Amino acid sequence: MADFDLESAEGRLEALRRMVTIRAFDEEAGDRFADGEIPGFVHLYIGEEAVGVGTCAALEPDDYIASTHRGHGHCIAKGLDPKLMMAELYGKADGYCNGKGGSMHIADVDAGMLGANGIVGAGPPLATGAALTIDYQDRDQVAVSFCGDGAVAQGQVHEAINLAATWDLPAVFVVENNGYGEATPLDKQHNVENLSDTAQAYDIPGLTVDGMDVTAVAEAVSEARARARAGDGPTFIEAKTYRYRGHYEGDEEPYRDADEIERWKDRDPIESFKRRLIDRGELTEDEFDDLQAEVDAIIEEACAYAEEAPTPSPAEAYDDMFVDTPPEIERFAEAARTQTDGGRTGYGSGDDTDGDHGGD
Ligand SMILES: Cc1ncc(C[n+]2csc(CCOP(=O)(O)OP(=O)(O)O)c2C)c(N)n1
Ligand SMILES: [Mg+2]
Repeated sequence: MADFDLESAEGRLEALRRMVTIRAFDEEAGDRFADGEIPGFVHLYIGEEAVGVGTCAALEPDDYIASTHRGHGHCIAKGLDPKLMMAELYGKADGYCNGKGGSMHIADVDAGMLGANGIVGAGPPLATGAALTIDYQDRDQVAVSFCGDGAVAQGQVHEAINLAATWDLPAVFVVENNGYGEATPLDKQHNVENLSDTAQAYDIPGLTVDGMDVTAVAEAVSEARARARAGDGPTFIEAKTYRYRGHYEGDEEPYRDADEIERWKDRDPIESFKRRLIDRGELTEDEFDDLQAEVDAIIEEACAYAEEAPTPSPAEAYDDMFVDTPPEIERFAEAARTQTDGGRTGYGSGDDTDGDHGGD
C-alpha cells in the first residue's frame, strides 16, 4: 500500500498537506537563515512542491529516492519529520545526521531517503546503484533520482542513466527543470528545448510533464514505476517547474526579472491543486485554513525543537563518517575523542600554505 496516492480524496488531501508543509518549512527556513540562525547555505524548494509530492505519491513507502542540494521538499514529500529536519538545518545533534549534514545532506535511509547532496548530479548514480541492488536481490521496489536541469549536463548523470537503461534497472530519473542552473538559463546550458529528448540517446521513454501540476507528475511517475517493476527499465521524466526564490538564500537574482516570477506564480502548484479539490467538493476554504494552521503549528514546533536541541560534541566529530575508519583518519578521531584540540592536530598540515584545506 502506498503511503498516500492521488486515487482517493484522503490521499489528495495528504498531497496538499505535504505541499503546504514544504512551503511553510522552506519559508521559515529562509527567514531563519536570514536571521543568521542556520549555518551554511540553504536552497529553497518553494514553487517546485508538485514535483516532489507528485513523485512520492506514485511510490510505495519502501521505494528509494535520491535528492539534490534543493532537497527539503523531497524529504517532506517522502514523509520525513520536519522536527528532525529543522534540527539538522540548525546543525544540532538531534538532527537526521546528528547535525553533520545540514540543509544539503539530509538522509534517512530507513525511510528510503538516500540523501540530499551538495554534489550536483550525484543523485542519479545513487539511484542506479540502489536499482542494481533491487534487481540483484529481486526486491519489489524502485529507485528514483531527482536532479536539476543543470545536472543533466553532468557526466555522471549520463553514466548513471546509460547503465540503468542498458541493464533495464528499476530506476526512474526525474529532472526538475526550473529553467536555471544557478544564474544560467536553460538555452545557455542545453541545445534542446525539452530535456526529455535526451532520453532517445538511451532508448528509454522520455516525457515532459507540467511540474506545477501534482497530478500530471504523479501519473507520469506511476507509469514509470510500473514499467520499471515490469523489468522494462528506466524512464526519464522532465518536470517543467520554477523556483520562486533565488538559487540560494541571499542570491540577488540579477539574471531574471520580477515579471517572470509573477507569471509562474499565476500557476502556483498549491493554489491550483487547492482550487481543484474545492471544485470537486473535497475541501472548503475553511478546511484549508485549518490545514494551514495545523501545518504552521508543526513548523513552529519543529523550530522550537531545533532551537532547544543540543549541539553535537566535538568528541563525536568523526563518528558515523566511515564504516571502517581508515587508520590515517583514526588518529584525528582519537584526538577529537580525547578533546585535546577538537581533532584538528595535523589537519591541513603539509603544503596547504593558505590554510584553506584545499577549498576555494
Ligand atoms: C559537481 C558540482 N558542480 C557545481 C556545483 C555548484 N552548483 C551548485 S547548485 C548548481 C546549479 C544546479 O542547477 P540545477 O541542476 O538546475 O539545480 P537547481 O539549483 O536549479 O535546482 C551548481 C552549478 C556543485 N555543487 N557540484
Ligand atoms: Mg535548475
